[in-house]
Amino acid sequence: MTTPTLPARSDFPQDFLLGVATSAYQIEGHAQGGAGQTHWDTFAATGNNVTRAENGALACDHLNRWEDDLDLIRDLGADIYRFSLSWARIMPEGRGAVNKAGLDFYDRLIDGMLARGLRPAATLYHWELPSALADQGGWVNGDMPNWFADYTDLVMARLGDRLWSVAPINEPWCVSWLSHFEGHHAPGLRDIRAAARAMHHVLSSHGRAIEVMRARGMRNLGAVCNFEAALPADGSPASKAATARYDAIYNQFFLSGLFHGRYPDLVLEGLEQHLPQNYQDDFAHITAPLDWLGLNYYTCKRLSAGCGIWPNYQGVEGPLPKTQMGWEIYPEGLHHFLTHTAKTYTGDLPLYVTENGMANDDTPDQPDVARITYLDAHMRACLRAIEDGAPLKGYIAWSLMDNYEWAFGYEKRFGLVHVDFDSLQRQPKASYHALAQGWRAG
Ligand code: IFM
Repeated sequence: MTTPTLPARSDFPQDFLLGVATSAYQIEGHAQGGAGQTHWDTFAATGNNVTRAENGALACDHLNRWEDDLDLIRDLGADIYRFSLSWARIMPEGRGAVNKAGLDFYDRLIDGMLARGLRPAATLYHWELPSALADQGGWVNGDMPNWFADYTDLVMARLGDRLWSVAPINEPWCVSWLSHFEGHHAPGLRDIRAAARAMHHVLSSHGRAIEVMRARGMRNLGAVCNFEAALPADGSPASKAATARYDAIYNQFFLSGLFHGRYPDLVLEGLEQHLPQNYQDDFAHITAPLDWLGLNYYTCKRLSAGCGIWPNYQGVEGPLPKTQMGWEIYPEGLHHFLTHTAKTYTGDLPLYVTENGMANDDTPDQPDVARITYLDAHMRACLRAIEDGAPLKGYIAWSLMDNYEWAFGYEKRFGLVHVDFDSLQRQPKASYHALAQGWRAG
């Protein structure tokens, strides 16, 4: 495999921003610093949910090594550091008492970013729900938007003055559908009613958080959704119909709620009976105006008809080269979502790629050429989307360093920096150096 030369900063428009992303539970070491227990701790402690039952108790020990990690981001030549705050670190029970050490940690972390010339791009929720809220049904509970609004207000009173951007919730599809219908993520439910309610409450919580932050005069507020190119496994009408349903649930439901104030008919046909009564009333805050939209993109999915019960689809293995996750590499999908989203939902609203990257079975002594090739193809898809008129303003790679990949534990490596999970030593990979060459210049 020959190593491509990655697009450089100078290949993008002048004001284009580059960055890397992580999330709290995946890197911090959640058993430290007074954080409360989360539903990921108990999900991981339940057999067969997570590879080797691994959890985020120590992870990359970023809580104690954050200064070195920020140095790595600065030396990469990044403009943005997209990170997340753990609700359970800040409010161990989700409501009420505050863990001062938690807020102090984020305070120092944000000052550390600013001192290094990095723009802090915060996410308020990247999946570590406090167990005390999970006990009350978590995202299925209609009080979640109020609890989330209170948490948002508390955080912003302390930190809001120094954040470059904020998105309330990372990847609503994962928080709701993947976790409450497919059962792959905490809380591991497989229940259509729970999924419908979680999908709606996630959006309602997003909207309430935006309102809270606007009331504080905050700017540069957005949303981050994930997308997967939905492709029929074959030319049959049944596969095409299955693909349309998958696409509506995954790629259209959340954007339609946020930007059109309604849910797609193809989703309502299965979920409307399970949504909360008068759910339409909540569109008044769900559609609160945003300053940008973030798109997380990794792969495509091939679909055919499934078990016959709505939504009646199943994934089928595809022919393209795959990452360590078994995900097909399909950069055309990123071009599609950037151009299609602008045309259908967001118009001139600035778009950011807020996550993109690949898991690879890296060892510290082998250059990760596969990752460089993946990043190259996807950054070139971004350049084509810009040429085709998409208002794309930045690209953020996932992830700064190898970390806790949820149900896959520490086995899947997404990092630009290798982490030895015994010594916790960091070692930049070839992809880090390849990006730095183009990002640091001019
Ligand atoms: O690691 C995750 C991240 O937490 C959310 N987006 C997808 C990544 C890779 O699976």
